[in-house]
Amino acid sequence: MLNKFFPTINKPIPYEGKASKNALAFKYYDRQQLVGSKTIAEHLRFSVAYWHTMMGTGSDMFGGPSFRREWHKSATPIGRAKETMEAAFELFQKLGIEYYCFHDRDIAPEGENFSEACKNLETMVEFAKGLQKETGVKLLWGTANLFSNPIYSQGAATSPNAHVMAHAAAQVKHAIDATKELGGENYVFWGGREGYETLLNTDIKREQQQMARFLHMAVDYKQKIGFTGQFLIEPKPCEPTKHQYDTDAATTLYFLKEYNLIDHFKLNIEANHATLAGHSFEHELAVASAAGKLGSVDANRGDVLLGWDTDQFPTDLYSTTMAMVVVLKQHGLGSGGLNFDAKVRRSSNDPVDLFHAHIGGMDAFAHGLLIAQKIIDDKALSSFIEERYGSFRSGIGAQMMSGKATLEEAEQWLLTAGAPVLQSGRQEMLENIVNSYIFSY
Ligand code: XUL
Ligand code: CO
Repeated sequence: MLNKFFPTINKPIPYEGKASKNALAFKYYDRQQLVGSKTIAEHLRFSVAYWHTMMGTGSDMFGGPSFRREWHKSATPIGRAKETMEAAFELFQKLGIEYYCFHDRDIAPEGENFSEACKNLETMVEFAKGLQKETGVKLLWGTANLFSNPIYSQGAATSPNAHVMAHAAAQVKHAIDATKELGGENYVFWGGREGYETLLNTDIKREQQQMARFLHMAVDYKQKIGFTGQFLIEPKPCEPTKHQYDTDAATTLYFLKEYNLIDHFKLNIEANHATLAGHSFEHELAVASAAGKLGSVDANRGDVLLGWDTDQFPTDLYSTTMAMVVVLKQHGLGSGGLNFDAKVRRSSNDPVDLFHAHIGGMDAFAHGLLIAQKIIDDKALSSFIEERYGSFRSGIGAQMMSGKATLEEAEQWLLTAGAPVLQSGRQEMLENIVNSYIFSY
C-alpha cells in the first residue's frame, strides 16, 4: 500500500457497522455486502474528483490558499504533478475508492504553450498508467478544462473567435486520447463557459450550432480512434456564465435531439447543478432516466441558503435515498458511477478532512442504497404509482393511449360516464412511508 502523504491513516478505512463511534470508519459502506444481485461497491462505483480533492487549495475570491498540501511542495510543476498523483492514488487506496476523474489540466501543468501542455499531459498519462496498474484503481472519466485559460473567457466551442474554437477542439482531441490511453470508461463534456453574459453581443442560434458541430467533431474522432467509453454531457444553468446552454437535463436532451447527437451521449447529472437550475437532484435524475439517458452522477450538494455552487459533500439521507431509487429502477448506471464532485470547506484545512468528507459521502450513499433497495423490493411506492394510473389499463384510457380514441369519441364516452371522481395523490402518506423506511435502518 502506498504510504507517504497520509501517514496518520496507516491502513485502509475499515467498515465497522452503524454502532461504531470511530470517525475514520464506515458505518454503512460494507463494500462486499450484497444488495440484490450486486455488491455495494458494484452498485455505487465511487470516484474521487481530482480537481477538488487533490488540486483544491481552499482559496476563494476573498483569500488565498488555506490548505498547505505536502504534495504541492515540489519546486517544479511536473514534480508537483507527480507528487500530487502519488498522493491521489494513496488516498484512493486508503479510502477503498476504485475510480477517479480528472480534467487534463488537473493532472498535468499547462506549461508555456499548447505543445508543452500536450507533452506534459502525455508524461502524466504514462505516470498514471503505472499507478493504475499498481493499485487497480480505474479511470471513471476524463475531461478537458475549457474554462480556466483566459482564451476561453468568451466560450470555447461557442467562442465568437474560430481560432479559439480550434484551440478547444485540439485540446479535446488530446483529452480524449488521454482518457482512452488510461482505459477511461466515459468522457465528460461540461460547458463551463458555453453560454453568454449578455444578449447585446451574442447570437444564440449560431453559438448553439457551433457547440453541436464541436460535439459532432468529437464523436467523429471517438469513432475514428475506436474509443469505446460513453460520452456524457453535464448540465448546469449558470456559473461561471450568466446563462449556460446545457441548462438542465430537459434542455440538454432537447439540444441533443435537435442536433442529431442523442445517440452518442448520455447525461452526467450533478446534484448542486440541479438545485442551481431550480430543480431537485432526484428530478434531474428522473428526467434523464425517463429518457434512457442517465449515464453518471456527480454526487455533491448545495446549501439552500446560498445561491451558488458550493459543491459540498453529500450527507442528506433523504436525497441519497431518492437518488438511489432512480438509479436502482434503471438497473444501475452502467459504465457511470458516483463521482464526488465536492470540496471540503476552506476551514477544513487538514488532509484528514479529505477522509472525513469522503467517508461521509460514501456512507450517505451506501445507507441510501440499502433503504432504496428495500423500498423497491417492498414495492412501497411503485404499487401505489401503478394503481394511480390504473384507469389507463383498459377502457377509454387504453383507447386514448393507443391512439384509437379521437376527441369526439372521448366526448361521447364522457357524456355517458359523467364527471370524474377526485382521487387523492396521498402525498403525505407516501412521505411518511419513505420516512418509515429511513427510520428503520
Ligand atoms: C463544475 C463541474 C465540473 C465538471 C467537470 O461545476 O461540475 O467540475 O464536473 O468539468
Ligand atoms: Co461536476
